[in-house]
Amino acid sequence: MEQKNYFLSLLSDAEPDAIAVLKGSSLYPDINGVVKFFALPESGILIATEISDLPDGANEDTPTFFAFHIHETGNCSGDFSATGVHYNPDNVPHPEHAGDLPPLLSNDGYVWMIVYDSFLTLPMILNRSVVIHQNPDDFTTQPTGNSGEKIACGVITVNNGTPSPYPYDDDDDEPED
Ligand SMILES: [Cu+2]
Ligand SMILES: [Zn+2]
Repeated sequence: MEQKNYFLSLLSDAEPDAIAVLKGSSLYPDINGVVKFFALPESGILIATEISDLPDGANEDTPTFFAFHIHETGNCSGDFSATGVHYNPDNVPHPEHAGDLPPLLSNDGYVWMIVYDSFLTLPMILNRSVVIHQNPDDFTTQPTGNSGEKIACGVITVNNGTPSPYPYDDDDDEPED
């Protein structure tokens, strides 16, 4: 019985070991959210995701899927192209990349998802990036799943216990008040 509650109790008791605070691209600046990574004692990671203000899909009355990956490089500057390709240490096809994650299910822009991944470890993912794309992942097209533009990005960093919701300063082009 206890076993069945193991992950949920871990989530309620523990602080995440790593965290990625997401920011939207210039086209979708309202997207915000956080991805928390809980390293498991033996191996593997729990990935807990909460995101808001994703764009509407084709039909705004139904849920919308968005491709969701860990990308090679932890650089969310500009249009997020510096994040590179899906994290793929074993040089295998999509969607067998270590960085391939289940697509997000957006409900009127809101996502809540927890995933168990037995393959990833903390050292593998630190200083890489989490990326959300404009399209669903088709799990077929190489090497990207035809997932389209990168609409949100966050660098995976060690959780220092005081994550700021807005660590980015993108005000370079805005006048000072
Ligand atoms: Cu991606
Ligand atoms: Zn992939």
